[in-house]
Amino acid sequence: MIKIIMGSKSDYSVMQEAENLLKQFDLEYSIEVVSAHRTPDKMFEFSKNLRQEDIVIAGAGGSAHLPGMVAALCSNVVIGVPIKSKALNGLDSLYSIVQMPKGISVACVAIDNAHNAALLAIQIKAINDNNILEKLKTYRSCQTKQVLEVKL
Ligand code: RP5
Repeated sequence: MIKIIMGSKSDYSVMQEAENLLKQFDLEYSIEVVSAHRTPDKMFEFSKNLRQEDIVIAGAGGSAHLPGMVAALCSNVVIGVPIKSKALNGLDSLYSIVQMPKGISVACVAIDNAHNAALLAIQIKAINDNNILEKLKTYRSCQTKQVLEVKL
């Protein structure tokens, strides 16, 4: 299953884009708020209860330690979404997630790009699932067609 988590309800408007794409692909997912600093015990429980095939998409802003902490607590694929913060426009979130030190791996997409986080999770799922792969091909050919149809 693809498991979407985020540090705060305020991240939902961004993380909803991941949810929307998973719905479009008809994939099973869960979505909830798990905060590394406000609900550390919940983060621990969440990480320990993952199944190995689960893929985590974790959105966080500011010091944004949620994706890295979850990655440290499990051996699943974790994709971080840096949320655009008020103070530093998301650069803090981006650097925090992308600058994970050697030894624990966290994928990181662009600031607020939850859509691409879902796309990456879908591509990982497609490695072993031809049905998902076909949907991915359709998704790509649709966006190619849309661009080619643009008349300026
Ligand atoms: C982080 O702090 C969250 O991921 C959110 O992006 C940021 C601000 O949270 P709120 O103050 O809006 O709850 O933990």
